[in-house]
Order: sequence, then structure tokens, then C-alpha cells
Amino acid sequence: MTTRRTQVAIIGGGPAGLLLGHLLRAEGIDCLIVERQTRAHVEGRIRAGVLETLTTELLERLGIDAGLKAHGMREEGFNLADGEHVIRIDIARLTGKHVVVYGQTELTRDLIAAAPDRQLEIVFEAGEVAIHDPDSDTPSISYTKDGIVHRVDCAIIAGCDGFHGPSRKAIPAGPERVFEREYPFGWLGILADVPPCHPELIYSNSERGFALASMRSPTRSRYYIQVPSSERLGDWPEDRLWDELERRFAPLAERPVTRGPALEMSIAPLRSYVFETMRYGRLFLAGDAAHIVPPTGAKGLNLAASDVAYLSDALIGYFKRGDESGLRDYETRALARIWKAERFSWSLTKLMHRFPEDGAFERRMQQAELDYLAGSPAMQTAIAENYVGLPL
Ligand code: RFL
Ligand code: PHB
Repeated sequence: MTTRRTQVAIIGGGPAGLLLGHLLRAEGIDCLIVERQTRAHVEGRIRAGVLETLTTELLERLGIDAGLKAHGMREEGFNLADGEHVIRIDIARLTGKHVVVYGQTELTRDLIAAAPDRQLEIVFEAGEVAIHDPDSDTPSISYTKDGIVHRVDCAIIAGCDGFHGPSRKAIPAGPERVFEREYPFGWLGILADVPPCHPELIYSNSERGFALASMRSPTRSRYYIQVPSSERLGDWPEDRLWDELERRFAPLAERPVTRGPALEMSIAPLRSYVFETMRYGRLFLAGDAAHIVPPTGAKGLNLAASDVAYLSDALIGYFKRGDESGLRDYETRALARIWKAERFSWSLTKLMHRFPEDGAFERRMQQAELDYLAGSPAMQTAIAENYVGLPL
């Protein structure tokens, strides 16, 4: 067994862990990231695509924004469609802000590539990661690598290990602090090197269910459709999905849907989840480790970034000035923003999907809300300001 010491042991090398690691290193704070997967696996995961200003500003502050500047696509509006009727939400006019389409995959690659120069150590393929004594003054983590057990003593443990990681499970919390809602459907996604059918994102509520036309670049498209939770990838040969996308977007998009071989296809279940105990002694949770939103509002990655903005501030205050107030307030500050993003993602999910349990009345409610939205600058502004991201 080996033993070493660092100031902050970060579990998980997804966006939350990588951003936190860089923000701490930028202030000269020692930290170490332990990641269960291989580097290739982490860099290959296809997930989010829409970044709020708050997230892009963090990358700019770190000076890890060359890829973002070169390839990020500035989006000044997006569209919500009801059947054949498209409502454009002009986010630039309504909020003075914009969002940037830049893949989580690319963002993760940029953060990993910048790590060695900034002395940010990432241990990939760390097995059996375990948390010890988080509620004591001498917390530590351990992991195995190449058959050797390593122990890392630290002052703080940051649990950035996603929804299935060990950090949340290390926290005893009563059921009154856990909030969950599962949806009876998932999103079937496809990524392909074909030009997008529309210059802006289209979220569509159609008779055949929800669909989203998104993109990664002018030559790479990302599409999703709503599928019942019972369906498997094997039920969806590529052509069946393209047929479906063609049907849904032909009446809405500027150009026909272009088909191409799938670079990736996957089904993601939809869930809303909040674990309100984000601090336990010297263990702090950030990102998907503490909360999940359905992807409809494009909030998951951005919430991971805002958690980390709060947590890095708190840790910098603690290590630089011995000020514990940021650590004390972390949970309250983070949850205030998390719950608003949970509300937005839930309400947009309810507005844009077909729920199997819904009847004619609920459908009329969706139609009335979309009709109201189409004619109401006030409601468009409310949607736009949530979409670009609420202030920290
Ligand atoms: P991650 O990305 O899950 O990273 C956690 C990391 O922890 C590692 N890990 C462990 N490491 C060590 N030991 C263990 N025992 C470990 N167990 C796990 C994992 O390997 C992983 O590397 O969480 P993080 O960093 O909190 O980031 C959260 C985001 O990834 C997530 O919220 C977004 O992808 C959600 N999301 C979207 N968010 C947006 O802001 N905008 C979007 O447009 C958007 N679209 C999406 C999405 C998520 C999707 N899926 C697949 C769930 C679209 C989809 C389809
Ligand atoms: C994506 O491009 O992957 C994407 C875009 C918007 C969302 C969710 C996912 O709301």
C-alpha cells in the first residue's frame, strides 16, 4: 500500500471533477482526481451539447477555451414546436445573452488535455474507490491501481462521481431529503456526420411524441426522440429512427433531415432527482452525484458547472484565508439554483412530451400553454432566462 497527502481528493473525472480540479489548481491548491474509467472511455462519452454563459465563462477564466472559441456555435434563439407550429424563443433579444453549442465530449477532452501543464493529476482506471472517515478531521480515500492499494489523506473530499458513484452513498440522509420523479420514457439519441436540418435547436411536441433536433457543428447532427421506457436499442435499426425523424421534422425544419451512419446511438432514461444533503463533514457533493434533471432544459452539465463554481469559491476561501463560511453555505447556495433548474427542466419536460397516462384534458393544457407562450413576450422571457441560465 502507498500513502500520500493532498488538499482536495476529487472522486470522478467528468465535467464537475475536471472543472473543480482546474479551478483549484489555478489558485495553487493541491488536488488529485481519481476516475474509475479509462481516459478513452471518458473522452468518448456522448452527452450534453448546450452550454450556458456561466459555463463558458468558467472555461474562459481558466484559459481552456481555444476549442470552444474555434468550434463552439453561438445560438441566439431556439424553437419550441407544437405539431406544425413553431415558436421561436429569441433569447438574445429577450435576455441579451446566448448559449453555445459545444459538446460535453469536446469540453471533457479540452479539460483533460490541459491537465498536465497545470499539474492537475488524474488517475484513470482507479478501482474500488472508497471514502474513509468523511465526518472526521482526518478523512481519506483509497483506490486500487495495477493491483496496488493507494491511500490519499486529505482535508476535503469532493464527490463528483455522477449518479452511480460511491460519494452519495457514503452520506447517511433521511428520506425527507431525497426527492425523485421518474418519467415513463427515455430519449433515444443519434449522432451522425450530416448537416443539421435547422440552424437552431427545435424541441417538438408532436402527435408521435417528443423530438429534438440539435447539433454539434455545421456538419454534425444530434437528434433525440421520446421512446417508452420499455424499449431497447435493438428495437431501433438506424433507418427506423431516420424515418421517424424525417416525419417529425419535415414540417418544421428549414431543410430535410439528412441521413448518415450513426456515430453513436443510445437510450437515456429521464429522471428528476435531488439529494439535498450535499455536505457531510468534509465530503462535498457536486454535479450529477447530488442531482439529476431530465435533459429537456439542457441543464445537467451547466448545473454541475455552477455547483463547482460555488464549491471552488468556498474551498479557495478555506485554504487561502482559513474562512469556513463558504463551506458552511455551499449546500444552501447550490440548492437554491439546483431547485430552480429542476423546476424548469420538469416543466419543459411536461410541456413537450406525450405522457402515456395523460388524457385529452392534459393535452389541451399543453396546447393552451404553448398557444399562450406563442403570444406572450412575458412567458417567452421567463423561458429564455431559464434557458440561458439563472445568475449564480
Ligand atoms: P458525470 O459526467 O457522470 O461524471 C462522473 C464521473 O465519475 C466517474 N465515476 C467514478 N470515479 C471513480 N470511482 C467511482 N466509483 C466512480 N463512479 C463514477 C464516472 O466514470 C464519471 O467520469 O457527472 P458530472 O461530472 O456531475 O457531470 C454531469 C453531466 O455529465 C450531466 O449532467 C450531463 O451530461 C446531462 N446532460 C446535459 N446537460 C446539459 O447541461 N446540457 C445538455 O444539453 C445535456 N444533454 C445530458 C444531455 C445527459 C444525457 N445523458 C446521456 C444522461 C443529454 C443526454 C442524452
Ligand atoms: C444535445 O445536443 O445533446 C442536447 C441539446 C439540448 C438538450 C439536450 C441535449 O436540451
